[in-house]
Amino acid sequence: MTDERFDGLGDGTDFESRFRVEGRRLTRLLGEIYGDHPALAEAEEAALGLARTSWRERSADLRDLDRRRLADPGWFQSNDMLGGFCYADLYAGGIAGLRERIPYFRELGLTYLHVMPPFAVPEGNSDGGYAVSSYRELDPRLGTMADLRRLGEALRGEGISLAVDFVFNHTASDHEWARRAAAGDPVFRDFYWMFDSRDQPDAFEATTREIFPDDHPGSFVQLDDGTWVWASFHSFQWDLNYSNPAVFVAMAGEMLFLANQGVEVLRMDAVPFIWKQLGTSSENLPQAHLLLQAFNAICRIAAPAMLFLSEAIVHPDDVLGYVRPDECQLSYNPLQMALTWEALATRDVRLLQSALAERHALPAGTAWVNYVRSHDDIGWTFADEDAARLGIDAYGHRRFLNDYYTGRFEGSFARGVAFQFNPKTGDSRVSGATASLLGLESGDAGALDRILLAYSLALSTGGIPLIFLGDEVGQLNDYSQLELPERAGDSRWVGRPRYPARKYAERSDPSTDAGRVYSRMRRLIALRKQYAQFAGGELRALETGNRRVLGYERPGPDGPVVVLANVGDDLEHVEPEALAELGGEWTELISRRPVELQGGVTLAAHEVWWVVRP
Ligand code: OTU
Repeated sequence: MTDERFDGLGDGTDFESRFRVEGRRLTRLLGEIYGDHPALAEAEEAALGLARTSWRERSADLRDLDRRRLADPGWFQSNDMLGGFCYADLYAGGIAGLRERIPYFRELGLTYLHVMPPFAVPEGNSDGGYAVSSYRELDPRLGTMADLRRLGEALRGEGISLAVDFVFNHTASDHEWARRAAAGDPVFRDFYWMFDSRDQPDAFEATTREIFPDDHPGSFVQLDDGTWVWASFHSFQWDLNYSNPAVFVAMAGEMLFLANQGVEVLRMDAVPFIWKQLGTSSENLPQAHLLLQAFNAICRIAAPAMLFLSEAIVHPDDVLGYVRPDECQLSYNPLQMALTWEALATRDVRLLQSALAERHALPAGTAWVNYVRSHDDIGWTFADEDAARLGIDAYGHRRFLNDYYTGRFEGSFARGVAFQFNPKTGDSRVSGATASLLGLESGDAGALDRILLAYSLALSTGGIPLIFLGDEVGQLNDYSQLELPERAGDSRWVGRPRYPARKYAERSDPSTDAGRVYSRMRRLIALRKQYAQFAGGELRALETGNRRVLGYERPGPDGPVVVLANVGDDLEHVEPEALAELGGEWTELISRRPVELQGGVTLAAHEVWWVVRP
């Protein structure tokens, strides 16, 4: 039993068996990715070495968490789960301030907190923290790495898991690696995609997308010395070159460092982009999956409690590709997000209903993170072919949705702002806070009901519901965010408001909008936590026969929760045929009323029913 490779690694057998099994998997994956690359063997050894040292350094507290998670691998499927996310500075003045908000997080019922990237960033525009200058230091304005560790510990003590980003597709252009590359160091030039002429950039750009066309056209930017460097997002975010195995090893080191700070969920930023290949879109390539699996294998050895959350805002088939127990256990659900907005604008649930019927199921051991909106724009990433089946022209429909949510469409309740309009493709997206997008800013009478309807879907379709903190008190767009010159050109900031102190102060006052939103949200959250049917992700779509009424069931041992939601502005009926199998007495949980379903039902405008057997 004495194998000196494991000296000081503790938990002998557990670590040993993980190391053997996952180490083999890691070696196989790296072999598949890097083939006969001359540096492959060195990279394998380095990666396994990192896993070993990282485990040796892992605190007793985190090893204890590892044991608990390994004993209960489905922990994140609980109906108790509730996520929130915020910017440390905007929400609490920094990381230490977030600790002081823990009593409120408890009040709300959070079990998961995603802190937007708090790392060291360049001066001026840092893409909201997504240009990382160092993964091991925080932005001094927000605090220190020790503060982040303390926050993680304090949250863990209250049953709240800390989530942070792993911005691993790119670094900031002032990251040490990037600075060395720019200075001509060949080792670090190979960390990025750098070319002396336009030949390669031209060839790649023939098939790649423009992500932030307002910043620069194409996928490359030119440096002062003439070099072209790959920058999918802003010119100061340089894409890492994962075809170089040394980059994988270096980033695995940064990842394990974060794991040992107490991060429980790692939000894997921009996963589609991590592998590039000439002649392709350089998005969602098979090697991107293998790389994620390889990162995951290292975590299973050295930080088994940590989960990956995939951030892929792409075609739903491609989104699904990242969701596997051995790749990303969690994934944002951008389809449900986008179609929630789509249904509220069109007053037609058919696309959303078909998504729930056909695109909701996930592999065992994985879950959606369901959100109403992120810190980014809303992108209309539904499948054109799904729309076509319903006779909807996707291009025209997206134009309609952009017009609707930027308030250009006659009679729209929305106050959103256009983002990254691309005249070449006609593509555009929408920025804004939930309440402003749903009519609270324009004074629309249906606003509060719509906000609750949107969040009721995120809270009830399965997986982890995620709240943009402040939405639960009806925060509005914050146009003053655009006053900073480095934010002026990025409309997403409108939807990233400062802590809405007045609204939070009003949250217990039922005569205010904040109080109304908050009390109703709290009720939905309490019900979710009370009824085990909301656990896991199993869902049966229920065709209501009325295109304004969404229907689904969340099965459970004591019978289902039946959900009905009316996206229309008037009373809507569901005819008896649709509910024929649902005989007997039921209770509607939100209004606490006894109801019958079998004879057909009538829902008020924007009304949501969560119905169970009494
Ligand atoms: C992510 O978003 C982050 O959420 C953004 O805040 C960052 O700016 C960006 O990465 C760069 O780090 O295009 O409009 O399919 O769509 O990663 C937002 C994934 C984005 C991309 C997504 C990206």
